[in-house]
Formats: sequence, C-alpha cells, structure tokens
Amino acid sequence: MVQRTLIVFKPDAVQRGIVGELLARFERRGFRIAAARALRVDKTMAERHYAVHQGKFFFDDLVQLITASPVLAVVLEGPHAIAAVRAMVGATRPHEAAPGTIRGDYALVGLRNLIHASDAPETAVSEIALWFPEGIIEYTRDVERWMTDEGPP
Ligand code: FUP
Repeated sequence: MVQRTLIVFKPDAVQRGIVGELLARFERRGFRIAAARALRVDKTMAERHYAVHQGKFFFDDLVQLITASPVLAVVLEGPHAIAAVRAMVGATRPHEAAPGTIRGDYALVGLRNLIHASDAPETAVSEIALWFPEGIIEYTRDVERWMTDEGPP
C-alpha cells in the first residue's frame, strides 16, 4: 500500500542544522522524496496547519514556534508511509520518545520536537494540499523495482 505523507522539519531542526541528516534517515529507509519546499510559515498558514489544536493551551506556542524561522516541508512516498514515518519520528513528547526514533535520538523538550508528520490518510491528503498548493512533480525511480515485493525483480 503505497502512501504519501507530509513531514515538516520545524524551525528547531533548521536552526540546529540537522535537517540533512534527519532527511537521510528517510531516504535510507527507502522512502522517495516526492516533493520538497523551504518556506517561512506565516500566522495564517500556521493556524490552518494546527487547526485541530485550536483552543488548546499550547496552541499559541505551537504557532509561535513554527513561524519563528524557515522550515523544510517534504512529501515522502512509500509503502505504509504514514505509519512507518510516524514510527521513525517517535512519540510526541520527546522525553518519552524511544531511542532510535528521531525524537528519541535528537530531542528532549516539549514543543522542540523537530519534525511534524501526518498522522492519518485524510490528514496526509489535506496537509499535502495545504503545503504544496501548486501540486507535485511526478517522477519514478529506477531503483523502485528492487524495493518492492510486487512483480519479478
Ligand atoms: P505530533 O503529531 O507527534 O507532532 O503531535 P501533534 O500533531 O498531536 O501535536 C503537535 C504539537 O503540539 C506537538 F509538537 C507538541 C504539541 N502538543 C502538546 O504540547 N501537548 C499535547 O498534548 C499534544 C501536542
């Protein structure tokens, strides 16, 4: 089941200069980079992205953090991408994230959890539309046939 999911390297990842090594983890696992975009998120966009958290006590802090510095938004594609990427990202609260996950290896504190990843198929579709309003360039990788169980090698 090939899926697309949105990840966002948040300002803390960009400022710490670890975006490249974090993105490399996903490439190494086999995910295809379907799209990427560096951008400065404005307040309106942040509030749309975090609409599900509107009204919660941490909402303003979330908006403030994601608008504080540029981010890198990436669409990853691959088998079971949504759940597999979430598992690689780790638990929301960094101090509870398992070692071996991105948050478990790189983060410790509250909102400074480095990366956002879509949590369900519907969320992935709406988030990809929000972050990539001009659409995504379609392409394939020749290596794909060595990374699937479907069809002869
Ligand atoms: P995650 O998908 O793991 O990034 O978590 P959510 O999208 O549910 O939450 C987005 C951000 O809100 C997290 F980065 C941290 C913050 N948050 C809290 O501080 N407390 C909560 O109970 C839930 C989320």
